[in-house]
Amino acid sequence: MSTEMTIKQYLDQKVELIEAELLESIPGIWNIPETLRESMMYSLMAGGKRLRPILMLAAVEALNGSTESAIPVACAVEMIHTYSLIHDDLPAMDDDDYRRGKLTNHKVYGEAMAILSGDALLTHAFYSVVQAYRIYEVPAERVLDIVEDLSRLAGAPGMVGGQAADMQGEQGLTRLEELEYIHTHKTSDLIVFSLKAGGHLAGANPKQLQALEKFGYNIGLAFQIQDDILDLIGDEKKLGKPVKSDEKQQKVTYPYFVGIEASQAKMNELVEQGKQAIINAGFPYSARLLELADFIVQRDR
Ligand code: GRG
Repeated sequence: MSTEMTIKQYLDQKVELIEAELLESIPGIWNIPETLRESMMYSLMAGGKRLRPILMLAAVEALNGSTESAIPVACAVEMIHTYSLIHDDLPAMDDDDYRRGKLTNHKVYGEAMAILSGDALLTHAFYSVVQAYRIYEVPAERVLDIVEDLSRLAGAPGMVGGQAADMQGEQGLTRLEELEYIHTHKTSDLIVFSLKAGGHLAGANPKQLQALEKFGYNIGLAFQIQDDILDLIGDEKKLGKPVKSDEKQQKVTYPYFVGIEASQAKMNELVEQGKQAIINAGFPYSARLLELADFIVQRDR
């Protein structure tokens, strides 16, 4: 029998590691208003897939770097992801009552506290990145590269910009390019950050960093297309019939523009090209990273 871990075992092991670290990521000795701390931890520990930190750790492993010293940055990306979900669920944005099967943050703690816990998670992410230098002595220039990438890819030219374009586009997108812009920034930029941060931490060369970026954009878009497909299949199950493109409830997604089959073909092409970029850039231990790309398009949640 093979002693290699399956992808499922690999993911479970990483989720366990990341969740143990997230539990300790906001210093207990800090004097924080109890409800704010609770609200931050409620969403941080609400059971996400932890995909972004896992991708970061896999990028570090692909370069034989130290995963231990990557932990503060892996926690940071999950904090940013969590803040974005808390804010996205607010009445002023998507107005959702449930996420991951649990009440959304504002439903439990109220809107004001949900806004503040999102703000606090965003800010604390930068504190966490710096701990890679303070605790694990990751060279300061690498940490600076990470802070620069995070500010850009999570900020106005990145995830926040993607969200803004999405809100503005709600009146009706007419072109696939507009949808791709939204997906690229709203979804892929944080995935690209995760992979590049793994590269910076492990001392990737410029060619490897470029490959991680290409891989990230490709699997990020593939991830979002799969999300759109899962959403559509979910809607069809609820309705008990296929959703037609002229029906009112039809969301403007990738399958809306090109259909499910062409969406699946596009997704597979993106993943193959992304994997090829990694293979061409010569990563010594890239097997898991490549496997994660396949997992992303095969996942069912
Ligand atoms: C409010 C600034 C701001 C940004 C919000 C993340 C986001 C941007 C919106 C959430 C809605 C959405 C469908 C975004 C696309 C990215 C995406 C699929 C997020 C969900 O990520 P998963 O599947 O979530 O990794 P889990 O629950 O596993 O952590």
